[in-house]
Amino acid sequence: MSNQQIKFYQTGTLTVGNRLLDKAQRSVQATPDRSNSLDSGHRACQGCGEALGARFAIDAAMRATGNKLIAANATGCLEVFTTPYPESAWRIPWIHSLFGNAPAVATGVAAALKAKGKTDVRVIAQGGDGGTTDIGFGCLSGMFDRNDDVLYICYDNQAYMNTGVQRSSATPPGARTATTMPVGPEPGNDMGTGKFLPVIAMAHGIPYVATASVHDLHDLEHKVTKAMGMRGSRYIQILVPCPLGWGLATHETIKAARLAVECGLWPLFEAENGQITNARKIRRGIPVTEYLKIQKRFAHLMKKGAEERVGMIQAIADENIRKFGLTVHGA
Ligand SMILES: Cc1ncc(C[n+]2csc(CCOP(=O)(O)OP(=O)(O)O)c2C)c(N)n1
Ligand code: SF4
Repeated sequence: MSNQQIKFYQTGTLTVGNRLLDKAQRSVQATPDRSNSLDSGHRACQGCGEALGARFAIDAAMRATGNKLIAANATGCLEVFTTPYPESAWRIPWIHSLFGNAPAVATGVAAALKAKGKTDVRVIAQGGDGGTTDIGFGCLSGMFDRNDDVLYICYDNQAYMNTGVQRSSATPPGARTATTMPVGPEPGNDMGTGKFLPVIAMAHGIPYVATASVHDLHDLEHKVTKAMGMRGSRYIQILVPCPLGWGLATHETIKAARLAVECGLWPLFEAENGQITNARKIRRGIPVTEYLKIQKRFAHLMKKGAEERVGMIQAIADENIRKFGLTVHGA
């Protein structure tokens, strides 16, 4: 093939739309077996965990429903990088809600399908952690309370990435964001311990809650498939590292997600009707510093004098390991 002139769309990234390339050069492999619901041509940054997580989650949901799926999408990176007007990378019926009302929009779609007797068509709502744990939280809690027949997927990259990496309530303590700078006696995010919405979802007693991570896509697919086999409100929160916001090398997305699980900061578990039914044991335990040190958002914690702050983060990991029973027996 002759050389093509490539146009770069996003300042500061090497992103290029796959659709500009000859088919033979495209990085996303299309197979007849997958729906490719989130298709080539979107504009996520290189190494984006959210794009990877969404692609596998929605493809799994499509398989589980015989391709009868509608998705509502909160404003955020996933919405912005997939639907630059007038284009769309989605190959499913997809509706953009406001930043804060994806659960309500999905609930409305599910109610309309029920009224029309189309109960074989299933509904998913999806959004980032800001849209989910902050502005959309009231709508989401209402959806859980009514047990509406929707699977909500939160792609958790631990900040408001789309608007320039501002802190969300899911941002972990100590992390640098554009609004929690690494200065002063308590550098980085000094607020709270990072809201962990899966346990709040569990408190609603909904049929299914799970956490997942993009380092284990089979586990992610399994949990989405299981959720789509159930009715009522279901919630899955996926850890999706963001190279841009985390200050991570673009080839270390999967590694970061794996280290988060191995150090105990991201427990992988499932819960049904408010009770934990399954928690993934940690096979190779590591200190939190192994996870923190590969991310520039924690660089200030790797300096002398920050030991107390690091100890605080280690205590959160240790507490997760105790609370969710993540220790391998005999380890
Ligand atoms: C009511 C309202 N407030 C603010 C915005 C601006 N806004 C759009 S996306 C976004 C951040 C999205 O963050 P998050 O939900 O964490 O998703 P991410 O981009 O990180 O995937 C903000 C603040 C908006 N669209 N609507
Ligand atoms: S800013 Fe982060 S979440 Fe958004 S497209 Fe880039 S890597 Fe993905």
